[in-house]
Amino acid sequence: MHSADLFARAQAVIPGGVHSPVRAFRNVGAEPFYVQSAHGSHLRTFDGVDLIDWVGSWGPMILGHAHPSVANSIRATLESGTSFGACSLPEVELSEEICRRNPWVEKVRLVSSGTEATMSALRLARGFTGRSAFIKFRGCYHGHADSFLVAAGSGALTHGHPSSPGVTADTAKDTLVAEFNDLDSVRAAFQSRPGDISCIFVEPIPGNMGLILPEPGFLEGLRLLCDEHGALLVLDEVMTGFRVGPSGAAGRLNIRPDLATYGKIIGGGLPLAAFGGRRDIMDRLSPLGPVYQAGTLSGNPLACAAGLALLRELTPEVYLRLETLGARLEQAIQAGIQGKPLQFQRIGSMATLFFHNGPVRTFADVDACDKEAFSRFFRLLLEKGHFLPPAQFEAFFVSTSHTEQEIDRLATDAIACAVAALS
Ligand code: HOZ
Repeated sequence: MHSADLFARAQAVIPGGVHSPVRAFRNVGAEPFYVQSAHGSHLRTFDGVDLIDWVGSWGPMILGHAHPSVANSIRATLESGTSFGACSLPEVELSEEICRRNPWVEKVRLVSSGTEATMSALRLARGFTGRSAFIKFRGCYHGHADSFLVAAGSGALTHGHPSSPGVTADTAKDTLVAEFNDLDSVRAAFQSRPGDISCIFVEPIPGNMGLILPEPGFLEGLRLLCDEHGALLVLDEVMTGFRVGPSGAAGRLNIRPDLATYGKIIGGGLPLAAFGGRRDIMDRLSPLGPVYQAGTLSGNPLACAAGLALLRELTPEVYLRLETLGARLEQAIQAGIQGKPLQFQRIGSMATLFFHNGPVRTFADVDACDKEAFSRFFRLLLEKGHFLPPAQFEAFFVSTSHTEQEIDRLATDAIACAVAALS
C-alpha cells in the first residue's frame, strides 16, 4: 500500500481526500504522503520514506513524536476508560497546571479543539460586555468558526478563501478587520462602532500568515485601547501557548490578557484545547452564569492525561534547549540568505522562511511573497527528506527531539533549495 493508493481511496469518500485542507498539498503542487509512524523528530511514510518533521502536528510535538512520558500516561489512563461524560481527576489536574503557569488564567474551561476555544471565548466576551462587534487582524487565524472566517489566515489564506462562502453578511458585519502592527487601523475600527466593540482578538505572535513579530508598543497599545474603550483583550495562544515560553507569548512579552485561548501543546497530541482568564469573566459561563458552552468530550481523560504529562516535561531547561536550537538554525540560515530576496523570522522554536525581500511585518508584506517560489522550495526540500508546512502562510517548529546535526542539515538544505527555487 502506497500513499498514492491511499489518496485515491480517500478522494472517493473524503472531500479533496483530506480532513483539513492544507494536508492536500494542492497549493504546493504535490500529492500528500501518508504517515505510517512517527517517533522523535522523524516521520515514516507508507512509501518507506523517512522524513525529518518540522511540522510537529502543527505545534503539539514540542518534545517530538511518541514521547515516552506522554505515551505512558495515555496508556495508564486508558486502563480506566476513555470517556465518561462526567467529572474525572485528569481534567482538574490539567486545569490547575494551566492556571499555575499562566497567572492571568484564574479559571479555565477545557474543550476539544482550538476552533471551539476561540468560538467560546468570543461568545463569552460578547456575553460579558453585552456588545456585538469585535476586532480581528487581517491574516490572523482563529479556527474556522463563522465570525473568524473574515480575512482569515492559515489554510483559508493559503487556499485563496480568506472569507468563506457560508458566512452570512449578518455575521460578518460584526467582525471588524484591522491591520497587524498598525494601531491607527485599530483606533479606526473602535471609532466605526462606538461602544459596541466587545473585544480585540489577536494572535500575539501571528503564526498563521507565517511568523510575524509584534513591533514594540503594538500589543501594549492594544491593551491600552481595550482599557480605554471597555473592551476585552483576548490573546489567541493556540500556537504560541507553552511554545514560546512556559507562559506563552503573554508571559514572554509581558502582556496581560483578559481572556486567552490555548490548544495544540496542552493536549499532548490529542484533541484538547482551552480558554480561560479573569475569574469575573469566566464565572459568566454556564452553570454559574448565562453564557452557554458545553461539550461531550470536554476534559476527556485521555487527552488531559496526555497534555498534563507533556506540560510536566516542559522545564526551564527544555525552553533553553529550544531557544538554543532555534538560534543555531537562525544563525546558519541568516548567513546563507544574505543579499537574497529571502527573509527568515523566528521566535524561540517557531520560524518561517519568507520568499520576500526585506522584513515581513504586515499582511501587505505577507501578500507580496513569491508563493510560486515557495512551492518549488517545499518540493525540493521534501525530496531532501524535510517535511515543512506545505504553505508559505504557516510557521514551522523545532522540537527538543531535533539534534544539532538535523538543525544544521535543515539550514544547509533550506538555503540550497531556496536559492534553487528562486532561479
Ligand atoms: N491550524 C493549523 C496551523 N495553522 C493548521 C492545521 C490545519 O489547517 O490542518
